Amino acid sequence: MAHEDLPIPFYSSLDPVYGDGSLLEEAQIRFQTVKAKFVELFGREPQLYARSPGRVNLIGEHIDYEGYSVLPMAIRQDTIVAIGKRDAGESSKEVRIGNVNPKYSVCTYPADPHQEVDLKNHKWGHYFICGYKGIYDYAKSKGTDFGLPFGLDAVVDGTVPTGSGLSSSAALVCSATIAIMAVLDNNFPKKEIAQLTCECERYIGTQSGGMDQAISVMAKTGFAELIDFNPIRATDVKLPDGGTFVIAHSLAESQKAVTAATNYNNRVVECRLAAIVLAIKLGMAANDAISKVKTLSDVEGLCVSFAGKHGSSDPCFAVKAHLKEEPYTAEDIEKIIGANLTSIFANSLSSLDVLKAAQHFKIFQRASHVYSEAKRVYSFRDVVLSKLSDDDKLKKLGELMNESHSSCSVLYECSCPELEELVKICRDNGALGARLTGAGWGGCAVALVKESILPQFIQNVKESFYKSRIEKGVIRKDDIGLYLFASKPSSGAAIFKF
Ligand code: NG1
Repeated sequence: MAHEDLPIPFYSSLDPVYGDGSLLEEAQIRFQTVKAKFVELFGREPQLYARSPGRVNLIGEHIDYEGYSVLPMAIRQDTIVAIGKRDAGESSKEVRIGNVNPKYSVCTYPADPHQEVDLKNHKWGHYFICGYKGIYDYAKSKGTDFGLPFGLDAVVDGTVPTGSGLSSSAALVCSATIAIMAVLDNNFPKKEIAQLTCECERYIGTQSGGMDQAISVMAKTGFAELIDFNPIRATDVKLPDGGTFVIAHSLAESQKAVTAATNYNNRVVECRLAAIVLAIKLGMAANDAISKVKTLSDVEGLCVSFAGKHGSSDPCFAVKAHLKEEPYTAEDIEKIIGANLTSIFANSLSSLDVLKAAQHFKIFQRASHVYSEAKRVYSFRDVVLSKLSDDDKLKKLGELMNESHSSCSVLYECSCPELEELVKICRDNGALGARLTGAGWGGCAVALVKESILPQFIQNVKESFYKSRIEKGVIRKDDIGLYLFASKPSSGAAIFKF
């Protein structure tokens, strides 16, 4: 059976996921703490636990929501959810969610899968409710209800740094969804969980693409994964020996949900507009373009056949020929497509928020990024599969990562000064390549570093980037390991019942 068709693994001990070394010891302490918190808050023991990891994206940024394949790997940092169903009666009408971290106070919600997620009043517990609603939506799509609605108690412990581009949000949504699924005595195929968690995380207000949930659910120890969408599929990618990926936090927090209207969702809207304009310029009737074209991958075929007539196979050729580099105003675009922008996005409140906030639309730049980045993902995979020596492979992978960063920074404008400084420091200290990872606008960079220079590299980055920030009190010296660490491809989601 294909990996993505398998259910989430169910274990009665921690070692299949956490191994037998210091990670296992750390995990044992975390699970005991989660259980103790559950008992303290709710006066009984949890029924079971689910865990789901964060991820680092190696290449393929801001293209998952355009339908293009991406290449992430899971990291060891994860979110654990302890869960128990509440007894029948009055108390079964609530969902209570506690956290081991005192920074996150207990959130209580009605046990109502139809409730709206209150986007104006952002709370950490909302991510759990996304999972609650997601399981209900899934049940409905299968013509059942799994006995929902019912009350739940849960306690969460997360080690994926938040706002870091390492997908703490998907780790929480996936672990919550899987915990709810398991406490209902269900277990679905991984690809269906990946799809349902991608959809239900959108209740938080970002028009998320699906990469984070897919890798969190489907990751395998020792492999990065090439993730394809429509349908979701994961193909193992064994990275060359002799290189390590180092993750370094820029210490600028990326507040994806809060800044969605000007950053993340803005880019989703710009890509849709770019796709519609390209479709029309390439001969599609405006009405068809508006109703049928959702993503840049939908018009790639038209772009490629246009390029083919001019001796190229690159969709960017059509972008250069048909879009202007200067930003478009809403009126410019409305003139081309013959419709109001608000009518195109009438069904999406979060897109209407984007339109309200936007001054202009840089559709040339966004389309150029998406098509070129999509190509780099396959180049990355091809280099890995090639007959080159490991050293040459690593060098080429580093170059592709550098190109990806420059495209994110210049064309997609999702970097920030702290990330630029950090990426430069990584390269100046011998990284073969370095780039922002995840949504950007803060969060982490990922650098490809030869194992032979790893200790010196870490030391130098500490000195050049973190030392002054420690002195200014931005972070504590003892916490540096949370912000700068080497990472190996780790395993995906799991359920535990002891
Ligand atoms: P982060 O912010 O790193 O979790 C987000 C999206 C991804 C993808 C990347 C950019 C969510 C949950 N995740 O990742 O789907 O689009 O940005 O490549 O919104």
